[in-house]
Amino acid sequence: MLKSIFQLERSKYAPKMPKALSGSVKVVEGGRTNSIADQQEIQKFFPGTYGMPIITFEAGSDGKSYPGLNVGVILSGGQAPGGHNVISGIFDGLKKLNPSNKLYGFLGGPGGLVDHKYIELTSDIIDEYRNTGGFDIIGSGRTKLEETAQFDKGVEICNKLGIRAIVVIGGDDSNTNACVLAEYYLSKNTGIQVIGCPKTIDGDLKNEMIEASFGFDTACKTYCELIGNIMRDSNSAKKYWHFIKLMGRSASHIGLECALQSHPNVCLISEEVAEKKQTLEQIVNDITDIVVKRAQNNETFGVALIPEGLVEFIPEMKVLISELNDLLAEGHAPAEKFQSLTTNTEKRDFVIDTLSPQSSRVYASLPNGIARQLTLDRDPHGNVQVSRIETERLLIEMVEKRLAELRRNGLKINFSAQNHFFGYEGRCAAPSNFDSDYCYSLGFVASLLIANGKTGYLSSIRNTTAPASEWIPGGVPITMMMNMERRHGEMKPVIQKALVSLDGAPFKAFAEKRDEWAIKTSFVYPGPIQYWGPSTVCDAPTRTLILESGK
Ligand code: FBP
Repeated sequence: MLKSIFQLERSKYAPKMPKALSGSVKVVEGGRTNSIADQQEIQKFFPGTYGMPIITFEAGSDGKSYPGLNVGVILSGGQAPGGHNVISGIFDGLKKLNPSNKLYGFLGGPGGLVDHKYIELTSDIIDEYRNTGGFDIIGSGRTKLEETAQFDKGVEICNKLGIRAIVVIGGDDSNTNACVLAEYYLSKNTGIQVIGCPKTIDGDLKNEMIEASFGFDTACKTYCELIGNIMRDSNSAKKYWHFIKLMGRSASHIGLECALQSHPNVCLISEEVAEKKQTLEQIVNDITDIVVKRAQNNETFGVALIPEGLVEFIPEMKVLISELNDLLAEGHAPAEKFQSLTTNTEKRDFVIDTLSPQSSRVYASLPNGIARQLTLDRDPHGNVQVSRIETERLLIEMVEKRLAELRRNGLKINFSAQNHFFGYEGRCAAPSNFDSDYCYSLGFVASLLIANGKTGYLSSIRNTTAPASEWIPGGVPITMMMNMERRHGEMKPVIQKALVSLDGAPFKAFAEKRDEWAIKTSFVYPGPIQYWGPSTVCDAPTRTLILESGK
């Protein structure tokens, strides 16, 4: 594989590790645990893995020797910087325990386990991928492991390869499924353990025991660099407003972190929009007010950050989307009538006439392009693909419309906007020091959990705002993070998704400053991720993590 000079130098980086993991390790077990809610129901679903203790690994020796074992690893879902280091951490951890241990990688995500597609990960392969971004070492996928037939196919291949444990590197849904798999394998006495590692750039797999999902740090830092560059351009040219949509699916953690680092003029937080039941019109009017006030100060430029999932959090849009899903459901008479219409105007008029009065008003207020998009892009389940909706363009067009009204009333104002979407730019970036270190330790800990016979645990590293040497390694029972939620019409036990909390320190810090940032240009330019240089720059955790830890 041809490598850049950067890659060659970066491959030499030795991830910093918790002191507790540097030599022999002993296992310390806490008391019995409970799920965060719905204890009785969750216990019923997980009789074997419910209530297990929190594990901490401390320096010391328990005098155990570890017989050889084989492990399989799976990358699940969207890419996140650091995945390769989780795998190298598992590999090194296993080899340290017993050099005869083997690591297999299932190819293309969870589907690889079911379809028996795998490779053995040797040191030659692992060395090629240390400290690199991407998931290309074995590939990822979004196949869900939910059916017992899939689990049984997994047993077949594990038995064939002598695999005693599977590590699932994934987000909240993948780790929920990992726990179901762990419970199933335990109940069937397969002897196969399942361990999870918390991954997702979205930052929404976190709780008291899991301080961060890996990849959030690097992805945010990558977006922050780009946002800072755009801010500087905007402040230099003084002629454009930049509307930037940021990935993150439902949660607005990425937008919030980027706002805390760069101080934009506008940053919408979907969770707040839902909580305050804001309408699209209110959001547009608020942004327009800021545009006008800044223009009155001769600042005809600015930067607005828009979370990817916004439209689903605007209550009236949510209702509209659900009505459109019903209206256009395949095989239904209205959908057939809609498809038979030939012009966009006819289609738009038909939708306006058929929706409820409230949704009809909202739909009629949308620019043509977006209105059409809402009736076009549907996923295989017949739902609008909200992440494909160009919310940043929608807001630009609606602000322009509002300004045109104000101009008719005598306001003189220039407004010229550019739109951007940052997502894929950050998902495979070379992991920051934080993610390189954090991921390597998560993987190393996964190997220790396996060697100590644990199943149904998520690898955990705590105290992450302290230097890496002081991090606390351990394992958390996955059932502890669960509650019951309605999924596809049924109540299911799932890991609770962490959306932005309006009572949390990061949101409060943002809310305290945002009015000032709106009007007065207060841009901060975070610059690119630094891999060599002062620790204050290279090892800094996210603002979110610092504020959440109370520092
Ligand atoms: P995961 O939750 O699987 O880590 O995915 C995160 C994410 O990047 C979201 O932010 C985004 O909405 C989605 O994946 C995009 O998915 P895809 O890669 O299928 O386009």
